[in-house]
Amino acid sequence: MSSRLLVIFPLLACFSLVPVHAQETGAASPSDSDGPVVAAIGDIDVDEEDHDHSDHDHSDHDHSDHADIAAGDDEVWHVDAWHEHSIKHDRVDSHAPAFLMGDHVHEAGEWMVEYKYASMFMDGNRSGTTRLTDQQALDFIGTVPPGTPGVTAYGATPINMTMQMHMIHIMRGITDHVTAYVMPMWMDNTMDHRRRNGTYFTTNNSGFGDLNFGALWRIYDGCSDELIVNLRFSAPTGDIDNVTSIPTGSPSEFPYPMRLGHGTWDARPAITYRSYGERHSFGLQGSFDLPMGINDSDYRVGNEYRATAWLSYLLDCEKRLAATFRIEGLWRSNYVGADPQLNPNLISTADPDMRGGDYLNLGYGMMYMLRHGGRLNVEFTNPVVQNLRGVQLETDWSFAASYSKAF
Ligand SMILES: [Cu+2]
Repeated sequence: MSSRLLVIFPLLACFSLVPVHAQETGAASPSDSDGPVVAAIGDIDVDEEDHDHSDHDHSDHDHSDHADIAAGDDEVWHVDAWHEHSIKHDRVDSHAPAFLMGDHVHEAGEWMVEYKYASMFMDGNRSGTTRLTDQQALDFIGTVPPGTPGVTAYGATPINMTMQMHMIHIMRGITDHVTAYVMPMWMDNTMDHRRRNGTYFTTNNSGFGDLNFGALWRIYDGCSDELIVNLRFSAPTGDIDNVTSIPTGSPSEFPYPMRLGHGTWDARPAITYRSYGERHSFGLQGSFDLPMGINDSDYRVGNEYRATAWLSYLLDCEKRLAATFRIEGLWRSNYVGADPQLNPNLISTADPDMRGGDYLNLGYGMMYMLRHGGRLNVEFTNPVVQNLRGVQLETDWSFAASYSKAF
């Protein structure tokens, strides 16, 4: 199955070149013995039908399945005893709520594949914390004083926007504490507008987004907690020069929020702390999105900083079902520079000084681990506070859902 993945994502080739540490070393410690052990369990799984060990996400070794196998096989019981009986394993909430990334690592040699869908819906404009009518948004003069030569009220305003993302997330444990990953994504942005004359138009832009990749390094692995550093980058694979003929009749570039990427390489470091109790777990994550340099359209999108805390509560004694609650602070700065193709006096979405904002978001989620080891994860978020620079569409709600499986 790894050959199939290599065909799809050549970047993964480098993952496969890294030798699996566990198979190079002797049986000096339990974790060093995992290579042959997993092989032994794999053989038994094939023979004994429904126990598919390959489904097990490393971060959640399913000991109940192991115990079933062990009932008929002393050798496997022996093997099972070597596995860590940590409170951190065997539970659905070893993954974070669906919107979060970089929250867990995998064991050396283990793969995880995840499909994630996310959407965000924005309806209506606001300036600062004040909601505006469509007419007020059209009449907004912007960041320069009224009466300045060449500055008029807008010819059109966005009235709502839907952003959708489809992502494939592939992770591979390089060692027991270092996991590499890549996240190709497809974006689909749709925006409805109203012109000053009362007519409406809709634009759509879709295509590959920026390619995110990196490595997770678990720098602390305690009995019931852990600390994971995320060294994440994004490559400028999303198009920032796509054009549409819809508003004017001749091709013109999409305004900033409709574009598919940043046009720059971004450093996106993060750090995550996880702590587990018998019935609950909690996590803290701080993350940055720091675009580097200036793109070939002469601008750089804003920096972004997120701080989030979440609580997961297990709802069943098998620890397969959990409810999550999350709170997130998000700070985003305005852009640096400006694309000369865009005229910020025509519409607010063409103004690089109307991109920043501060948000306080709440998230509500559920996660469920299926019998075969796959995991479903859903989360809704909505802002309870948003303070936007200039005039911008406000965010109403966001939704993320994913299915992941480790093998
Ligand atoms: Cu994973």
